[in-house]
Formats: sequence, structure tokens, C-alpha cells
Amino acid sequence: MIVTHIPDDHPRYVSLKIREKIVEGVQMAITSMQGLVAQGRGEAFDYLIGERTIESAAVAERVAVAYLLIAQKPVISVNGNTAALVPRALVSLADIIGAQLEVNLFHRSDARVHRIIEHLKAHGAGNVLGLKGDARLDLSHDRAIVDQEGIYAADVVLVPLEDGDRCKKLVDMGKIVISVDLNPLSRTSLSATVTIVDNVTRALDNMVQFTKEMKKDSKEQLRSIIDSYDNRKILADAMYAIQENLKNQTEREGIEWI
Ligand code: PTJ
Repeated sequence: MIVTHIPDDHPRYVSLKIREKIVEGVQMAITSMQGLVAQGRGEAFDYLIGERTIESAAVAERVAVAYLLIAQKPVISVNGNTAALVPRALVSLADIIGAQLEVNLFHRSDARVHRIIEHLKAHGAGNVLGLKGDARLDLSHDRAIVDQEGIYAADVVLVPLEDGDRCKKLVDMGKIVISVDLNPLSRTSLSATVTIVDNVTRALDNMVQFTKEMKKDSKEQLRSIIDSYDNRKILADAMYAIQENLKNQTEREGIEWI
């Protein structure tokens, strides 16, 4: 495997290290080639947002954790990008929530599902769903293929880096859907119940931390966090954060903001 050495004093160290993980994912054949393109789009939005967890994303992450903690059947959907970027955090989150992990791919092959399951197991996962594919969502592509006991039966589903139509389909089925997507205007972001506009590498670590803190909260406390939440406000705040970040950067460079 070819791994490029990134010096830790490089000004774009963190972003380049994340990029290397996706490249490694492709080399291990767990991430699709299309996943590289998706990562590039994500990098662009991350740059616009300032490569940090904005306040409203942290709020959404706490609400997501509240939903996952009160869920009867929480499921975390894993694709080729998230498996490469955050395998350990996915396993940790599933463990402390008591959620199932299910591999669900857009560019599906049983061989890749199998490799991702093995990759998650190598990072500490127990049982991982996704190979059975014994249920189907009403969609015309392979993301429709799900496990009956997993995503199909779930009441709360976390879908990091998703394609918009499945997200909407899951919401239409009455499920609570939590997305992680750096583009606040993607179809996924617009249709999810809770939209986390953050890099999945930061979002998952934050959620693991928040779960540890919130696990002792009562059902009433978790409910009240959920009840005070407004997803449209979170989307508006992400757009505002992008605008402010661009404005500040423009002014720092001595360019007039018009
Ligand atoms: O492994 P597969 O076959 O299931 O395919 C996975 C990808 C991601 C290739 C597939 O779901 C896809 O094509 O996704 P899209 O339609 O490109 O959407 C991906 C979304 O995730 C885009 O809105 C990106 O901005 C966003 N994104 C990309 N990288 C990150 C991200 N959001 C958060 N963190 C990232 N690291």
C-alpha cells in the first residue's frame, strides 16, 4: 500500500491526513472510487465552514445522541467512506448506545460489504449486519437493500454521508433519521430529522463524548433536549456560519466584502 508521509507542520495537515485515510480505503477496496469524489466535495464544504465544529452542529450532535439513547432499535448505517474514515468511532458509538451497525452501500457488491464488515470487526465490532439483505426499501438502486432486523426495523437510523433519496424514504417510513453531511443544502441535509453539518471525523468523536456524558440523563431530560430542537434553524445557522467565515477570511486578506 502506498501511503504518503504528511509532515505534521504542514498547514493543511489534518485535512491531508483525512484524505490519506480515504485513499487507503480505496486501496483496501472498502471505499469506492466514487468515494474519493464525495470526499473532495466534503473537503470543499469543510473549508467553507472553517474546518471546525460550529456551535449549531454541536447542538445537533447532542440531539442526535438523545434520539439514539431513547431509541428502541437504533441502527448506524456504514458506507465505504465512513468505514475508511472513522471505523473505531463507529464501533465505540454503537457499543455505548447499544446500536446495531449495518453496512449499506450505494455501489454495492457482496464482496465489499464483506470486506467492510471484516474491517469493522478488526476495529472491535461484534456482530455487523448488511450481508443478508433480506428486505428492500422502495428505491430503484442498491441502497434499497437492507436487513430486515436492521435498518428496515429500526426506529432511529444514523446515516453519515448519505444519498438524499434514501434519507427521505426512511423519513417517509416514519423513522427518525440523523444525517452527517457537510453540505447544508444537500437533499439529505434538507430531508433528515436531525442534520449534522460537520465532518464525520469530528462529528463521530463528538457524539461518542456526548453519549458518555448523556448516558446518565433521564428519559425526560433527553426528551426535553429533543423537544426544544428545530432542524430548520440548524440549517440556517450552518449557512450563516459559511457566510461569516467567508466574510472574515476575505477581510483578513484585505479584500473588500461586498
Ligand atoms: O460506499 P458507498 O458505495 O455507499 O458510497 C458512498 C458515497 C459517499 C460515495 C455515496 O454515498 C455518494 O455518492 O454520496 P454523495 O451523493 O456524493 O454525498 C456525499 C455527501 O457527503 C456530500 O454532500 C458531501 O459533501 C458529504 N461529505 C463528503 N465527505 C464528508 C461529507 N460530509 C461529512 N464528512 C465528510 N468527511
